[in-house]
Amino acid sequence: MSQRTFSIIKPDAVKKGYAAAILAEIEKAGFKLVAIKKIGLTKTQAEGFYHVHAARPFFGELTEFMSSGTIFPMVIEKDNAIADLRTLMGATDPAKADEGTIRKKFASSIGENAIHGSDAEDTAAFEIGYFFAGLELK
Ligand code: 3AN
Repeated sequence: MSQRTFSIIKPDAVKKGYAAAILAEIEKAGFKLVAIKKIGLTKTQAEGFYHVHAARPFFGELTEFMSSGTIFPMVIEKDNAIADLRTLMGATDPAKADEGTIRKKFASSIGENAIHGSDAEDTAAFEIGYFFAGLELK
């Protein structure tokens, strides 16, 4: 059944000029682009997005990085979208990511890892709603 998930092309990938190449990988993998925007987050907005990680030791570093430059948040759709995007992204640490994955190709470190993808239905719903209004998702 068709499912929606949420993704972000992160500041490291945007700065290096990989945004279009990453989008192409996503489309090549069969995802339909439902909505996308270009935006920069404040530190507080990044903290709100990553609130589930607030207790983690890397929370400061993560939210500093995610508010350091332009990002492209997007909603994409296909059968089994949440799990399939996670597979396409590869492991959180690009050094451990499989060949052919987005993080293997475009990410440089565990902190600056090019792309975000929701990990479950409830987080996808929260994350889509954090960036997009209902009218943008028709
Ligand atoms: P994923 O993005 O693969 O779901 P999570 O949910 O464990 O990974 O972590 C969320 C984000 O936090 C990661 N995308 C990464 O940018 C950052 N992160 C995870 N682990 C570390 C770490 N040890 N040091 C710095 N940043 C990290």
